[in-house]
Amino acid sequence: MPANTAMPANTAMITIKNFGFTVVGPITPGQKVMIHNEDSEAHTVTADSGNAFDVNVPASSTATLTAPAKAGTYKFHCNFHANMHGTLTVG
Ligand SMILES: [Cu+2]
Repeated sequence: MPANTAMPANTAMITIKNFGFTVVGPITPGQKVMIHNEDSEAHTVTADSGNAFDVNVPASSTATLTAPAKAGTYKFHCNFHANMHGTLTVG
């Protein structure tokens, strides 16, 4: 048993706070990823290219993203705020 059990294995999360994304991995293909929006504005987690994922996260709310089935590095953004960018690494 690992000494550090603060985070259960295979838990992934995206936190949105102050118009920024924080991604906590690891993220495995097809995994459900919790998205917490701590801002008082709605945001989206939208893949930059293709339609790998596009999730709307209402203000002060939580949503779920299904990670792509294919391993890789997926850059994403918020549809409402052009300066918000993040990277989802699936593998
Ligand atoms: Cu936004």
